[in-house]
Amino acid sequence: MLQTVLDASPRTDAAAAQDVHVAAYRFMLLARLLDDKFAALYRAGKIHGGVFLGRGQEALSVSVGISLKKGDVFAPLIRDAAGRLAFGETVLDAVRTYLGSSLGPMRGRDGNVHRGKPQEGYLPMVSHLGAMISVVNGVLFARRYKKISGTVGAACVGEGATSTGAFHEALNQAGVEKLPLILIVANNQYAYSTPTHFQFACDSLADKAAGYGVEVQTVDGTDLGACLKVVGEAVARARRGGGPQLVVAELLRLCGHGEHDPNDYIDPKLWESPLGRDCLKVAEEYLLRQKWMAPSRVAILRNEIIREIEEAVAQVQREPAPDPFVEQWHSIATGHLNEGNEER
Ligand SMILES: Cc1ncc(C[n+]2csc(CCOP(=O)(O)OP(=O)(O)O)c2C)c(N)n1
Repeated sequence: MLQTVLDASPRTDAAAAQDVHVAAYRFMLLARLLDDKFAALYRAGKIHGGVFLGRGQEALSVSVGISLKKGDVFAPLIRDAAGRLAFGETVLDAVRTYLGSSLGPMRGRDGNVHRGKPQEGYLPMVSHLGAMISVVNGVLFARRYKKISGTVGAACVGEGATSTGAFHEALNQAGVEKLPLILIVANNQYAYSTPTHFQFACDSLADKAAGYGVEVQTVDGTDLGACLKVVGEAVARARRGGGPQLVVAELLRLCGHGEHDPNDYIDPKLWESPLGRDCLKVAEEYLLRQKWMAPSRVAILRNEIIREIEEAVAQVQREPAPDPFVEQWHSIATGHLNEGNEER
């Protein structure tokens, strides 16, 4: 969260921008190395169910998580490890969910990307295909009715989701009600194996905003600086009462849909195009050029992160799985509302 980063270092605008960039890069690197670890555990047969990664989408994702504040709402999707971490998720909670530990936020009942802490505005995903936008709208409505002001909600989707009814209904509702929604579309060129020319017939996905009276910006999703600026400004406009904001980012998914998918359908020309740039490498080269970090510091950071991830995995592998005979099978977020249940 941006506020947390800036509160730690109240400095000039330029220095603050540097702090945010460096903090964002750290979350991106953490997300990438954590994703790599999940991929390795999946291949070793240590993870049940799928593993879904965000390689190539970290710059966009982190910009969302870091631009939000405590009290805001965030509905990340399967490619948002960086945004989740920047919003405050711990490595331990991510590992616990993937490895099914009963000490995790979902108590080992829900796996992989289906994790969150609704009480903290961090929503566990229902589906990747647009379903979460209305859920964010719902939380924003609830806040309006409770007269809570100053908070916003961000939902992330892919370009495939923009063809679903859920996307259009939710965007229309946000436009009519002027909800402080920031809707992030990561056009990573493929919805599973479906390329964009089979997905939409408009020139740009940004064209969809006009039909709903929603403000829209486009951004190069491979460029961390551009993503921080465009997403940060969209969040600020929504917070000032400017109504819903759509952000469409162009990038390429640098991995399969999940680790089970060899992604051999991706047009080889795309890898060589500007869309195929690795945003992590771009962000790192920028940091080094600006001399915001020395190469030796980047190497140390990488080793520190690897150690943190390895320690979390070693710890979680010793933790218990849920016990079906003692587990209470009520909803995790609202279990305390059940009659006779003191648990929170
Ligand atoms: C209603 C529904 N239909 C199909 C799926 C299976 N599915 C999950 S993700 C996905 C593709 C999503 O593509 P996109 O929205 O572009 O996001 P990306 O995976 O590229 O990030 C599909 C078909 C689903 N989860 N829910």
